[in-house]
Amino acid sequence: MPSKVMSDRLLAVLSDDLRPLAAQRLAAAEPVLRRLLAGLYGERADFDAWLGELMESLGVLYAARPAELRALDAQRAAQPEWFLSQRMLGYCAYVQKFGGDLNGVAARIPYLRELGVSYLHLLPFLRPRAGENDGGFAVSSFDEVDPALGSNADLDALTAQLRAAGISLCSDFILNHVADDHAWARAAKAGDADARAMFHVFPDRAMPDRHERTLGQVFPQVAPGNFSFIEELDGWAWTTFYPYQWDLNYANPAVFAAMAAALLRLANRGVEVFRLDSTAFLWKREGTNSMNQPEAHQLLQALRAIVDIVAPGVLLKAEAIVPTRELPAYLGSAEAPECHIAYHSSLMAAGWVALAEQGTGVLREVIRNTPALPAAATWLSYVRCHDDIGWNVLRAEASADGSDSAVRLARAARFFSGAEGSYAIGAAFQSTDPNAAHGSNGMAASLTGLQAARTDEERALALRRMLLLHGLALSFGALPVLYMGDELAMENDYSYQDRPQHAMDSRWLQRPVFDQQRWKHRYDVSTVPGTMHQALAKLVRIRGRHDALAANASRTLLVDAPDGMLALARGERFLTLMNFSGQPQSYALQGAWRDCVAEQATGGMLVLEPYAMYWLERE
Ligand code: OTU
Repeated sequence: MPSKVMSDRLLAVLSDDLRPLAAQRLAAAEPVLRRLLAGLYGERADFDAWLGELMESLGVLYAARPAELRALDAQRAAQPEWFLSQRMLGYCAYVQKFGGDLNGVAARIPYLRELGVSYLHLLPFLRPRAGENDGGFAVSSFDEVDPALGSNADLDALTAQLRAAGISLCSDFILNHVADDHAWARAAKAGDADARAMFHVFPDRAMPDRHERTLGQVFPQVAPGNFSFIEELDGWAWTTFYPYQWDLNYANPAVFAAMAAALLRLANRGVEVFRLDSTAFLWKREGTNSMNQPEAHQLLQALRAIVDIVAPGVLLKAEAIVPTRELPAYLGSAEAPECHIAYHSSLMAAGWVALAEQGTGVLREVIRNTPALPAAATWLSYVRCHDDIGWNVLRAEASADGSDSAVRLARAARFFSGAEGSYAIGAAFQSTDPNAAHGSNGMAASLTGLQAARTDEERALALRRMLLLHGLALSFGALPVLYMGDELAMENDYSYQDRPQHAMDSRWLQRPVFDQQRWKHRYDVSTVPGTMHQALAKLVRIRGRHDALAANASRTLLVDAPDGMLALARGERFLTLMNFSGQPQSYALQGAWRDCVAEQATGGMLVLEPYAMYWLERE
């Protein structure tokens, strides 16, 4: 289809006043979009007709975008690096656990503002599958808020209130799979051939068995295998995660068009950031692990081009829990931008390994393997999230010094499940073999020793470990996202063990209800929650004042620090020193510095107490 015809299909739907800007954006993004879609679907006889319809549907969504959001688009298009600021701070929570429902979340906006939060990731809040639904990650309607959490009107109201408070709402967009009671799945079960074609369904085990030879497993214990026999389909559906989460078939262009439209409808409700769940799994290829396939990137780039045309103020965030070397591709390049943000799960996991090993070898290797980024893109840094700390992403870094990575990572996993001599209280995830690490669960406070601490000294050390990991996330040069409860040092929640449907999934350990008591003590530094909250809030404030800590400011790993330490220079004028070991460490400072936390001058030979951290600016 010629470029002009393609653009005209979109423009035809728009009123005269909207057309010039749309034409301008099309001129920039349409050639990329056409190339990508032709590469993915161009062989099909009906490709032109499909593309025409897609463009028209984008026009309809463009026309429907509220004026207020269009204004935001314009503002952000003029400042495409807005989210790289050192004043951006994320917070992640479950709606129900944090506020009860969407209105309850709105009531907590002042609390978020007080902490300096400008980005709120609410875990899945759309209508989930009836019954067990993987914490909302099995979606049955992308167009309806979970009735238990509120209404679509509540969502509109929340996005408006957040916007007014300067907080961008981030929503999960679970694009790899839908619930087995989503309309498409129900239609497929009823025998609708078009609906069946939205999924990967196989009549017998022949293909599943061939694929299984090279596929990995995300939940080897609770959901072994990647295919589930579905009686109503009389066949095997591809189910990477739980059997009730059916993977979508992106080789079918109807899937892509429908999902792109679903995303834009949510964007038009005021969702500003989409956490694209499980992006690594979007394209399947026999003989591979069906992760990180080139087509998965082409799909994401096409989605990005669509967003750049219809809602350019919107950000895409890749959740790809993959080895460090696979990560940069999710941010794309200058010619073909992909996501704006990508989780840096290697950095997160390596911080925990550094604590377990009291050494920074793996962490340094991760930092060395982390390349410079294209413009207007960044990593997401974090300490904990609702999922396990996945160890396997660190295979390469854990063997870089000749170590056996499996043994090494299994040691870390054992440490955080509370092995002999460990201060941590957590749980190993999805592995019974003590020599094969999969993941570890637990709230940060429990994993850093606060839950086990019996003396003031132990508590002080644990708090330092909490701050150390948060300090790394805040000073690395990324968009840091706090995990609900960590700012108040909340501990493991064991109530999941009493819920039969959750008992086998220890990720629920780190999904507690927001603790109102701790919240009340947030200013009281004679309490643990108050000490944590105040110290963290102070780091956030200091960060906000230093351009050197912006996501796109330069970062240098200093090699003269001892192994127990990590020394990161941010530009010429800012330095973070972190002691990941239980032993004091010394570091010789050149020149005159100011300790930003203690608010005093410092210099010469600095001794870092166990787990201590310094944020220094050049005098
Ligand atoms: C994502 O996670 C979500 O964050 C999980 O909460 C969901 O269960 C899952 O998708 C299915 O929707 O592999 O890259 O090891 O790290 O499941 C995607 C556990 C994922 C998670 C893993 C993950």
